Amino acid sequence: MLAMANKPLKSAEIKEVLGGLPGWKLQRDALAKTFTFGNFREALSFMVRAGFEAEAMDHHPDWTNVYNRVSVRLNTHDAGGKVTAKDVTLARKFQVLSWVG
Ligand code: H2B
Repeated sequence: MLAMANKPLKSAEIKEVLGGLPGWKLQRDALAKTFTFGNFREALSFMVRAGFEAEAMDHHPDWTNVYNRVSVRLNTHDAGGKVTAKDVTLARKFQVLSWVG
């Protein structure tokens, strides 16, 4: 992994990035969003697709699922639990995969 990828982003950088990530917030040192799907099956299929993207990056979300909702928190353990460029990349991938905005 490039050293840069594990460098915590500055809060101004995070704010700028959030402008292009609808529904995402900076919450307790993580990029966070709750996706609300039509039902459990949809939520689960999103988790499978998103989970494979995450696994391919070796970068894993903290997330929970309750019925049709998937709540995601992204930060980088290797950067002391701060938000890095890897989290931004994964959030963008999740946006591309999501069909509920
Ligand atoms: N996921 C997240 N979210 N942050 C990390 O720093 C991280 C990870 N590191 N998944 C990876 C795995 C690391 O533990 C392995 C050894 O590459």
